[in-house]
Amino acid sequence: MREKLKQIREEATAALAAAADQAGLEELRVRFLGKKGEITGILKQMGSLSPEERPAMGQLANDVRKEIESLIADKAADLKQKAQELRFRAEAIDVTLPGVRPSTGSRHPLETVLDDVKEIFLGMGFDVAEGPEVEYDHYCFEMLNMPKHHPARDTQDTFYINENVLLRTQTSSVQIRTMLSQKPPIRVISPGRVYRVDTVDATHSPIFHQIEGLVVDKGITMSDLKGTLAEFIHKLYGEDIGVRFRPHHFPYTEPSAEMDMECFKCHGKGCSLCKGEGYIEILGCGMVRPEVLEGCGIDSSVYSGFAFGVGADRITMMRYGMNDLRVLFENDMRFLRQL
Ligand code: 2NL
Repeated sequence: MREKLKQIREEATAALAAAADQAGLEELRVRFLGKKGEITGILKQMGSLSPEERPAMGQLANDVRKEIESLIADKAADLKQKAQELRFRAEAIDVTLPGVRPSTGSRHPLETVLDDVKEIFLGMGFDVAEGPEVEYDHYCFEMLNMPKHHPARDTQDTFYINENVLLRTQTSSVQIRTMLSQKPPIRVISPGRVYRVDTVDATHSPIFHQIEGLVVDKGITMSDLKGTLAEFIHKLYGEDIGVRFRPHHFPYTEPSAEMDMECFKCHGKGCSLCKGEGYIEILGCGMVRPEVLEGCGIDSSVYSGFAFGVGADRITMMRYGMNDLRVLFENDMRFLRQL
């Protein structure tokens, strides 16, 4: 039995020295100290010893057990420290490495142009009004003298939510809402996103941006319209850019006109940018029809007004010399970063 204990001690010492992890260590604890373990096995055999031998052998078995227990405890502490060292090494951060710079966005070119336009009109005493993109047919068409089945609806037909609700085709609906909620004098611009049924190409998109303007007061005439819009172009493109007005037709204005600006590249001579015209079409405008004013509860025998609409995407393209509108919507950082 003495020999057996000695052997157990040697085996345990060797096995523990070789234990590589917590699981292996636990296996050894069960093997040597467990209920069915080797030491327990020895203690169970004590009964077969003579009373004289028993105390010394019991003492020895206990000593060996204690020794193995202490070896296991040492090994456990050792393994724990090794594991921690490994973890620390794996989690180490090299604070001297260069950081990852977060990519910051930049202002969208449309937004920059919109801000410039707003600034120009704010300087002339206009307010900025906004309204819903999902709009009543009534505000978008009906009150602008375009009843159902009016041919003017075809050219700008849109996405209907239901029979009476649609995605707005122009921000005129915001001007209508303004006239319904405020009394003249009114001076307001309404920039915003608008929708039309259109096939995407370099100059068309079913989603684009418009800036409309409206002035209603006593004694407003066509000369106020011309002066205000000429001033707008001069501020946006330079004092030396001439403008001209051509008669046009809109259902909601009379008289109506389209305004052209002198080509900023050739100054009226004709070049590739203006396709030899010398002028570039820039906006539509006109004197608000009395029916439209009356529909909003404004007495057209006392008040008159002018209105205009300009494509924000178009003036953005011109400002940055772009030949394709689509890049404005694609969010390609390579394009946006240049501006
Ligand atoms: C264009 C032309 C225009 C208006 C918009 C307007 C608004 C009200 C009453 C009368 Cl509430 N008119 N807006 C007037 C003339 C032209 O836009 O070419 N848009 C893309």
